[in-house]
Amino acid sequence: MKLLVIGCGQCGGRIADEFARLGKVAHTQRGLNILTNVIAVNTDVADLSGLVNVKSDFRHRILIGAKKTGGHGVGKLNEVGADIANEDGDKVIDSIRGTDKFAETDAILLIASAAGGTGSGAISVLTHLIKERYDKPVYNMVVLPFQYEELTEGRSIYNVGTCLKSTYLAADAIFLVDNQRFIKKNVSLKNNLSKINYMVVRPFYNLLCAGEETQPKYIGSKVLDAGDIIQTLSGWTVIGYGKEDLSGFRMPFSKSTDFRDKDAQNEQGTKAMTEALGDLSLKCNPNNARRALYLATGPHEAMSMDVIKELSGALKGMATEAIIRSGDYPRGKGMIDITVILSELVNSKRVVDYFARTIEYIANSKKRQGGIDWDHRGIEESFKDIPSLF
Ligand SMILES: Nc1nc2c(ncn2[C@@H]2O[C@H](COP(=O)(O)OP(=O)(O)OP(=O)(O)O)[C@@H](O)[C@H]2O)c(=O)[nH]1
Ligand SMILES: [Mg+2]
Repeated sequence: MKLLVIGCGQCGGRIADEFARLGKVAHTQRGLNILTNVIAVNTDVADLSGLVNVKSDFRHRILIGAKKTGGHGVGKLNEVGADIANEDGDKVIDSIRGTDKFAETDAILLIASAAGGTGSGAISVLTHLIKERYDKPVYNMVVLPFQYEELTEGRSIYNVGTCLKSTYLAADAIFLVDNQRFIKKNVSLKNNLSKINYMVVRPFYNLLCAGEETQPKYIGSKVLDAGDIIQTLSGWTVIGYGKEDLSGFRMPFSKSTDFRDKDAQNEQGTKAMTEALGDLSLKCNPNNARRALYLATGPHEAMSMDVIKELSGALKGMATEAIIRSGDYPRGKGMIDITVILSELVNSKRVVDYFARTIEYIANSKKRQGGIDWDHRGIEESFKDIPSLF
């Protein structure tokens, strides 16, 4: 599958940068193209300058709202980010139009943090603009803030609430990523952020590569291609990744008739699946997913139909309400890894929580201004009161 990636704001730009790095790795190590273009959009010159892998010309690093912000960001006001994206959105469209192999693009992915200003405001506006012009699926990846950020800044909750509502209205699917899930103690935040970005993007590597392979030896018995992924992605979505070491096992598995080897092979696969489901980008209940997919990647010898059957069973056991798509990708050695996607989540405690707290935030601000009896309004009625950013 080939993506066109657009990072909005600092967080989005950096994750897009990580995608660009991964694209280079796919090209040099596997001879595959998994990206047709990577673009970063920001109101902040310094953030754009700090990127490494996104091409450095003005078509790939797009400064918007320079007149309004002087190139220094929007200071967490996401409605200003949204306005600027509306005014300068043409620059992004021009850049998309200039993409050499745009026709080969299977889908467009826009990325931003929800709690900031520029990316949080711009992502839904740009998604809307792009969807008006092109007939390709447009996905969003929205990064949720660390706990400490929520505790110290009421405004960040409002940004998250309005960003989530707007992306839900604009995009075909939204990958939710919770920064807090990735935090490891004793590592400085900056190091953590690049580590987090690496971990956020890594599950996409094999997922994007699998359908682009042309050499028979790397083509699985069940290929997971762009069509399967597009069919799976809808609404709120999470992604997870797990891997298990195969060194120490006798290879090739398939030639061994020892029942212990057969068992070990299935067990490593199921362990990787359990890890992937335990390591989702946002904690959620798999039973809430209406669609799911997984891709198992590992040495040819380890990819038997038995393993695939076992894995499908394991996922079906967790995501009982989901239509499941799957594939195997015979590539690499020494480990089996699993990427899993849960999509069309019908309920997410975290998202509902953000909406409730945003409504509270709006109610409190309005209360201070006097007027409506906010204490006696239901959640449905109040949901309408969360402003949309486009
Ligand atoms: N995972 C991850 N999160 C980040 C990164 N940089 C910032 N964040 C998170 O993003 C939020 C802040 O948003 P930014 O992306 O910095 O804001 P912006 O879109 O540049 O908007 P303004 O700076 O307000 O104009 C916070 O929740 C940060 O924790 C990053 O590189 N990776
Ligand atoms: Mg910024």
